[in-house]
Amino acid sequence: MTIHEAPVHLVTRAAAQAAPTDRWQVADIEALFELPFTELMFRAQTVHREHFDPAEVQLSTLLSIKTGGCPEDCSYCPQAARYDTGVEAGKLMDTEAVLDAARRAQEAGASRFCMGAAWRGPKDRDIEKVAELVSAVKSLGLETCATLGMLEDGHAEALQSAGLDYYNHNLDTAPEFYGDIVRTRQYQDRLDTLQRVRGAGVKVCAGGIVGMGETRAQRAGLIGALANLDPYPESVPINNLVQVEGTPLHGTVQLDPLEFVRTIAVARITMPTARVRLSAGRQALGEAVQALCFTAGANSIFYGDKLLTTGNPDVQADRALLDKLGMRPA
Ligand code: SAM
Ligand code: DTB
Ligand code: SF4
Repeated sequence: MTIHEAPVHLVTRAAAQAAPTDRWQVADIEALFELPFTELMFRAQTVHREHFDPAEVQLSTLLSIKTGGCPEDCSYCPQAARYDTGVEAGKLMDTEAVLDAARRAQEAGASRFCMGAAWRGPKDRDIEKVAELVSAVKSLGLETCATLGMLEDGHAEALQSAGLDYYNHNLDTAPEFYGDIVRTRQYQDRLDTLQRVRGAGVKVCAGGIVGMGETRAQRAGLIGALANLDPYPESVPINNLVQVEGTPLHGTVQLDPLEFVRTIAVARITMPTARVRLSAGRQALGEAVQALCFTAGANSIFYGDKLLTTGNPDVQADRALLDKLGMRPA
């Protein structure tokens, strides 16, 4: 269905959310979500094969280099100081400890190492320290990624000079649902940080979280916001909310796993050359749903026994799954 064929109420809603010049109108993305499952999968697989070997999956390992005590109020996050989640606040890790973790990730087969910090945003002196970590990790021959919160002028450039390949900063959800989830920073702040990253020549990793109680139209709105970035992100993590006790979103009705698969397929169709990453929440999905996600065009995972503070399938289990599916690291 093109925008011209879409029902009038969808066109009107889309017009409120996306500029006419945008590549993707939200109504068109909703129409993809509404396709018969088999048709959606076929379309996603067709796009996937035009750009990637469908047997390959890229492996990124996460490390929380500065955990907990965060001043922000993201209602999904166990690291926000204001929620009682049992996560202790820590200091920025030193270079040797980070290098140890990076070496282990590399030995286990990861190609990218992503360092996360529970900051609203880094201070100038934090950037100096993280730049050291980035060059140390880069010197091992790993791709580097960092997720440190909102960046200010000069930060992205300093990280780029240190050898940063990717910066992760998620849009999290659709613009119209965002205010229900985060109040301490605005959607525009996120777009500004992504612009700074792009401007410094660092590749963009941006995605979001589903299963936060959003509607299908809002899932389409998230995918639209990502796909209409110009250019769209090189790397798109799709997280399935990990519900942590003590966070406001604990107890949210869980998303139907097939709806998660549809979200992956729609991300693949709208961002054909991106690495679409099956991200947080894999433990709750099980092997069969993960296999469907790969079939829908996911071609990257977070690999390693831990995400930032919560669990992830262990390395042995992931190796066994990839073997079983005849897939291999990219
Ligand atoms: N503090 C920085 C920031 O938020 O910009 C960087 C780290 S933050 C933990 C990175 C991303 O992890 C968030 O934007 C969110 O999309 C994701 N995330 C955090 N908690 C999550 C959860 N419980 N389930 C799924 N994804 C989560
Ligand atoms: C992303 O999109 N997901 C990762 C990474 N980028 C930084 C983080 C997931 C965090 C899940 C909750 C936790 O382990 O604290
Ligand atoms: Fe802080 Fe990031 Fe968690 Fe938000 S997602 S509370 S900014 S660590």
